[in-house]
This record gives sequence, C-alpha cells and structure tokens, in this order.
Amino acid sequence: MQKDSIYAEPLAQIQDFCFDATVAEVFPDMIQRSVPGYQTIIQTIGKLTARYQQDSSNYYDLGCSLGAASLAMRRQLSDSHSKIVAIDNSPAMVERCQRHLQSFRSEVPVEVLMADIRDVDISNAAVVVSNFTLQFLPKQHRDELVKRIYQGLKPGGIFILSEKFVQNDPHTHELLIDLHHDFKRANGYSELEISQKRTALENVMRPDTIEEHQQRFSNAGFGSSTVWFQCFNFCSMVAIKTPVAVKSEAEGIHA
Ligand code: GEK
Repeated sequence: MQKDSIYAEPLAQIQDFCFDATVAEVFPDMIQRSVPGYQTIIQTIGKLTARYQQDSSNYYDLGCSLGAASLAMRRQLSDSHSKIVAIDNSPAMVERCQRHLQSFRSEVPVEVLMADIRDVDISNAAVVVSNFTLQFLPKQHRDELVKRIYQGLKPGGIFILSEKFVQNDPHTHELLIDLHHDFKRANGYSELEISQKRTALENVMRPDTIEEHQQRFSNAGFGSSTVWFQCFNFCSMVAIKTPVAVKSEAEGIHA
C-alpha cells in the first residue's frame, strides 16, 4: 500500500482537494489513516447487504472510489440476476476501481460508471450506499438526491449513509475535531499534514449535522433511520424504506 504523503511538505499555495491520480494512488492508506472505523464501516456494509438483499435487485455504490463498498456487498451476494452499480466522477478512481474489481471472481456483475451521482438513474434498488460521498455535493443538491434514492429503492430497501458531521454546540464540535486530529497524529500524520489537508478540504467538503441528515431522510419518505456507528465526528446511518403492508383476509394487515 503506497503511503499518503501528499501534504507532508510545506506548500506555497494549497489547492482545493480533488480526487486526481495522486490521491487515487495513495487512497487506501489515506482513508484508513484518516477515517476512524473505516474497516468496521466497510464490513458492516457487507453485513447489512446480506440482511437486506432482495432477488433480482440493483445495489448502488455512490462515489465508489476504489470500490471497497462494492466488494463488501458483492461478497455477500450470489444472485446473478442482481447487479452492483459503482459510480464515481473521478477518472483516476474509476480506472483503478475497474482493475480492482476484476481481480476478484463473482457471479454478480458490477458495472463501474464514470459519472456524476446526480445524473445516474437509481431504480429497483435493494441497497444504496453513499460512504463518505454526499458531503462533497453542494448542499442545495442533497435533498433532491436523497429523494431520488428513496424513490429508487424497493420497499424494504435501505440507504446506508456515512459522513463526517458537524455539531451546533461549539464546545462538543471542537472536542470531536480535536479527538479526530489526535487519531490522525496517532496514525503518523504531522501537524503540517493535518493543517494543510484541513485547508484543502475547507471549500470542497461541507458536512451537515446529524439532525439535518435525519430530517432529510424523513422529508424524502424514509419511515425509519438510525445512526449505527459513530466515532468522533464521523458516523454511519441507515435509513429504511418501509416494506409494503401485506393484507391477508384471515389475519388483517401485517407489515
Ligand atoms: C469508499 N466510498 O472507499 N459524483 C460522483 N462521484 C463523486 C462526486 C459526484 N458528484 N463527488 C465526489 N465523488 C468510498 C470513499 S471518497 C471519500 C469515497 C473521501 C467521489 C470522489 O471522486 C471520491 O472518489 C468519492 O466520491 C469520495 O468507501 O475520500 O473522504
């Protein structure tokens, strides 16, 4: 695994962070050392997929990067009539993702699309994953995407959303940021790397509060949602599209 040292030297000018070839090359190391619980989240995406899979369905990985969530889902699936659709708008990520996925065998096809997640049709879905991607969309486009995700899910389908989040309380907000920076220091990032990366992300990653996410789920139509993972200012949530009620003459209505 190639080590991330992108911000190790002082930069005269810090450009906005982008997912180019330099980032794609070191991505596995970068995400492991920067996102607390990343491995747990990927494994649990697999577990949730196993639990909520439905026959002949689509599984979406929005902002797939190198395809870690797609692989975790595919390991749990065996229905060759189902399909995983992995989408990213970074050519460097898509190229590496394709190579990475091809190196594992499976009955379940994966389509890797180089596209903006705002332009891709979402339909017949059992599981939709956005693992640390929604935070990169302009805020005004998030409601619309989450509505389309809800509409594209089958009844009983789920949306797994992992995000960095902010808090309205300035004390706890700063506390969680400090704890995250401690985590990065413990993983070998220097003060310079932490501060230059923070500046690079400032204009491109705009996290919401957990309450904003929950409100958005509810506005889109999701009947249930919960935070299933949190470590410092990172979390993962699952929103469930209520299964259709089945009417039985003998027994009344069952969900
Ligand atoms: C993982 N999910 O390893 N359309 C498509 N892709 C986008 C868009 C967009 N509008 N905006 C950003 N991306 C992965 C990690 S990384 C998270 C996801 C991070 C893509 C972008 O190119 C990048 O590959 C990914 O979303 C975000 O489970 O690095 O913090």
